[in-house]
Amino acid sequence: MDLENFAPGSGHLEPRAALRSDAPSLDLNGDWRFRLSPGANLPDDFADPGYDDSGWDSLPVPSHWQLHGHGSPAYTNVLYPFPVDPPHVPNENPTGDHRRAFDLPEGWTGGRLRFEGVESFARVWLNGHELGFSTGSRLPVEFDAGPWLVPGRNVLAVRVHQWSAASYLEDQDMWWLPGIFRDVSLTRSAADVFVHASYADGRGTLSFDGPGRLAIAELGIADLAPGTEITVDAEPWTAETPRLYEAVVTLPGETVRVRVGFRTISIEDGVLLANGRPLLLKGVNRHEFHPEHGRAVPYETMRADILLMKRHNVNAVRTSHYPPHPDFLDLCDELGLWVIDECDLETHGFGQVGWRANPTDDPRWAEALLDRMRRMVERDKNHPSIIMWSLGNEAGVGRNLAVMADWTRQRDPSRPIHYEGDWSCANTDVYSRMYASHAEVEAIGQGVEQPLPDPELDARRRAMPFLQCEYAHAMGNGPGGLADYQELFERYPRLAGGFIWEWIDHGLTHPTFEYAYGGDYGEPVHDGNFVIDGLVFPDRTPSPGLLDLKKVFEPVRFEFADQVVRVANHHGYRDLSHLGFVAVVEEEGVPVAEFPLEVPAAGGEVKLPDLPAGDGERWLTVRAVLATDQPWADAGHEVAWGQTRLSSGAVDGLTSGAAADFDFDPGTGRLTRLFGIEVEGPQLELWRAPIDNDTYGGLAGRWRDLGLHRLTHRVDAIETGDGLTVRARVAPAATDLGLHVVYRWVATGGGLELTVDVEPDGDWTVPLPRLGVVMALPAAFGDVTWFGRGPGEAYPDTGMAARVGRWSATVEELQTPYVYPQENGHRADVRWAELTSPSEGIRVTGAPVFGLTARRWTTAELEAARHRPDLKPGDRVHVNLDLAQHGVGTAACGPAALPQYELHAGPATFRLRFDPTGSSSV
Ligand code: IPT
Repeated sequence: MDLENFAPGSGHLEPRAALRSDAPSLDLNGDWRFRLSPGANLPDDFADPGYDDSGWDSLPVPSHWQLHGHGSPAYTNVLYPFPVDPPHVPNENPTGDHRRAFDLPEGWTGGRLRFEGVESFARVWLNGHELGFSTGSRLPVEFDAGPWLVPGRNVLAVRVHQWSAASYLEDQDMWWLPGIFRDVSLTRSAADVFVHASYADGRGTLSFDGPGRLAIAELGIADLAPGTEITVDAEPWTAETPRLYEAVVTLPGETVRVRVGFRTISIEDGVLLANGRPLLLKGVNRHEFHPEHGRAVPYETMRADILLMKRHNVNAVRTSHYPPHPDFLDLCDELGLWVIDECDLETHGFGQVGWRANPTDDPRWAEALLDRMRRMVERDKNHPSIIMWSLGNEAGVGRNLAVMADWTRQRDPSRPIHYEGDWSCANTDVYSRMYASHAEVEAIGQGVEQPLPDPELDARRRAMPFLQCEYAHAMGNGPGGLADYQELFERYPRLAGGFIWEWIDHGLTHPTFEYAYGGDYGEPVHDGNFVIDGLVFPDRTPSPGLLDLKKVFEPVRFEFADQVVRVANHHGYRDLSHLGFVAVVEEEGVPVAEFPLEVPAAGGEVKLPDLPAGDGERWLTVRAVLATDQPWADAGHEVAWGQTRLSSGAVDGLTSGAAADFDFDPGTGRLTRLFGIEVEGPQLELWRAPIDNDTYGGLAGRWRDLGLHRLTHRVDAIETGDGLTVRARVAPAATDLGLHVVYRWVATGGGLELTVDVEPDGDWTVPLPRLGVVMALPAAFGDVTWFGRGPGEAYPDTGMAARVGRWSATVEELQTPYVYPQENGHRADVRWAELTSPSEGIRVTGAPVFGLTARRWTTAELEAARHRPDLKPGDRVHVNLDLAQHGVGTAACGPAALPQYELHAGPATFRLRFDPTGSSSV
């Protein structure tokens, strides 16, 4: 049966470029008739034009049928959800029959039925005649419809099987989502054109292959013949300056339009260059995903992705792990992103069986793998945005890689070849890795990496530029360590940057869970929340990770010195003339002066005016904003910022007034009432609801083994006198490790000062999740204003986006809505915070700073939750006041927090002051 055939298809036409043609085309998207069957062994009678489908459902095309009530999705990362027994697939093989009738316009003859993407196996009939079958889900296929078209009503029937031999080639880390999920059309275009446009020394060189004649009016090119090269004065295309010229190619029977961008990608002395200048990729991996439509992503959503990327200083995208919808690449040309176009190939699950029978190394699969590469390259060859071809992802090593690479090099020598899965780089032009540690990246940058066993391959690889096709796994809270990677990428010319894993959380909209991940549809084999690892939440709200990335990728940098600010241009291909610069001085987060800065187009040192003096802590913030509208953001959009502290402010004085009003529990020494407000605590807290990096990196397990989530408290002494001193030992059960804690309360004016001394007892070898105190306030304390870093969360190795200022938020707004609940929302370097109810408030002041989180649930409740709707507001606001937290890292996939961001048990002291709001001196 074809389903279990190594051949990639039958009956289809040669692949060709995606082109805008004036040839007539019929859009066959829309409502189709649909029927789902549990297996593949079905009669073909439904293909008969006279078949009665009135009992069937209707289904929109493009779509995935599972997202329209027929069956349910399943998620696996590496594992195949069927036995590894190529090319066979189980009898349980959901099969969707699709039918649609359409009327042919008067006088129409001939044409091609074109499917932009069907997952995973499609057999196609037109008016009862079988046209052939197709695999290669994220690739187009065309069948010649001409012989079978009839005037008037025509009937198209498509049978789609979820599983086929080709499924072994499509083991990408994502939901398995069958269906006709991209557009269907009947087109009379048959053209194929390959435009070559390079750029060097200020000039563009153009030629093209194909029949016909080419013209670019704007460049005075009127009638270029195929195979002829012409060099003209033209502006270059770059992701920063996506200059396109409209070429018109007149062919027999049709005219096509191609947008031409002049640019040259080259490698010199191991450095990746675009138009002769170093190219630093500030990239993200993008899967096609929409929380309701899966991979049937609406055009506006594709556009929204690119706008969001551009607005967050992202300049590159790897189309992980398959060619995207063709419109996405048009948008990349137009709005400006460097693209690695990746072939629809992944065989990761063979790793589970020691890579036995891996299609990548089996000659019987050579044709199928080459077919995928050809269909990608032919479709996408005219995009200036595409700078490399990628052979696929995680497909192991083997001889078919050479088959794919050799053909590609011949067909398109202008683009380097990328593939990460074979570290020997035998078939690639760049050295690519994923999740390499900072130390290894640095070694590669210095050219002192471990040698390959084969000296020839080693010498080849040593001459290659390096990129991380995946790094900084953005799962849950994080990624940590971004700035440290960027610093390396910018230091060593061999390092061409990389691509964050990944752009979006693939959470599917769900009636009870809000967003579903693996296992939520009862899949027997699944990989849980590993599909929730993006920089944007499923609804495309930026996560703190994306805001941090924006800061780290800034193309403008500020350095401050006495009375001057140095502005450095980090664009690769443009100056600063499109930006305006503004400065603001804030005292305690309140603006006291604002002025524009005149910055030369090349950057440089700018003198600051005399700045106002003041008693409080004052900061100067400089911002670079778009001076005029750009296609991807409006004038005023902030591109970069920098901050420097001008003065630290007067030391917090004591308030006068009555002694503080508080009660404590004589048994536990804990506060029960403060300024007339019912409180609990504060008491020592070491635990945090593990973040994904804690969990998957193994640290959370070690914490739990030690019992850090179930500390016991023993009060040794309560001493009253000048104030209140509580001596305690805090420790988990079943171990002799613990911490001696002394809480000292002193009334100062109308407030209370708390000093916490911590002294570890025993040999602590495991880092601590956090070190701080936790207290509870009544639920009415729902508003927080603070002076410190914000507005968003920050941990030791994240929070680059958080700047010093005065911020306000409700307790609800302080929560970061990670799809899988975990520690979040920590505000860092807080000088003071006011927690207020409509009628009263408590002000907490650090000495000098503390970390703040406030939630309507406990840490234990946060930890127990599996989806956000599990989190139910209780009758308390739980406030953590931290001295420190452990770093975030990216250990879910990649390195843990770097040593400088670890939190180790050691003697520590921290001080906090509590005042009723309104009476503090600050
Ligand atoms: C890497 C995959 O390439 C990517 O698709 C994704 O699954 C990521 O892991 C984890 O989220 S492969 C891994 C073995 C490093």
